[in-house]
Amino acid sequence: MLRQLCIATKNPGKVAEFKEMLGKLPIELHELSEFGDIPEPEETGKTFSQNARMKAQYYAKATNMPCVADDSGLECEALNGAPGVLTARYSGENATDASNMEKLLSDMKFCIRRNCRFRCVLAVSLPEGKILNEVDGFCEGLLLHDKLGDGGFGYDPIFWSKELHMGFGEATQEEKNSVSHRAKAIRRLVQIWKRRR
Ligand code: ITT
Repeated sequence: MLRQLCIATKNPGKVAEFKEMLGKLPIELHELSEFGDIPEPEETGKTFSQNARMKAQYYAKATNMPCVADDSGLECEALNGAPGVLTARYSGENATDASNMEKLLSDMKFCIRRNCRFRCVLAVSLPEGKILNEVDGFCEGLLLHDKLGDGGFGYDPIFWSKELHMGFGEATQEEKNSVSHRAKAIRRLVQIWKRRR
């Protein structure tokens, strides 16, 4: 198992979930904030996998430390998988969680088919660019018509989890981590690490 790992994301919501799930392992965890102001790379990949690998390699080089990066998003069945890889920028250049949710609710306003899923791809890279692991995870849900609760981050307030039978915005961190796309991907990663130890 790696001795040191940097959680290579600028999203504080993701950082909190990683720390919660990796915190008990014998790995020294680091965050990007410890390494000064590293500019964000442009996410030009056409798939979650391409973006996750690119971010892991980019940040591992910049921090000179093994890095785990996450590319994730929401896929709506009725929108043929959109917003998908564009989830973070769905409402444009200066998108915020609020403007993204507003656009998605508006695009889905008259839509009865509300099936959607969160997807997450994690990639682990060494500083020289070697990808050690890639895993994915997803969780199925329904897109709500309005915000429900204000827990979590990103699109959580408009996602209703089929596994939890509640909105992610109402769930505790522990409840979300029992079923979420990121939690499933992290558990896969930990399983692989433990098998190879
Ligand atoms: P990094 O690239 O620095 O990791 P980011 O937020 O830009 O941060 P992405 O490019 O992977 O990350 O975009 C992910 C988008 O999907 C973003 O809009 C998130 O809010 C949303 N998202 C991902 N996981 C989520 C979750 O568990 N709950 C709610 N929204 C989530």
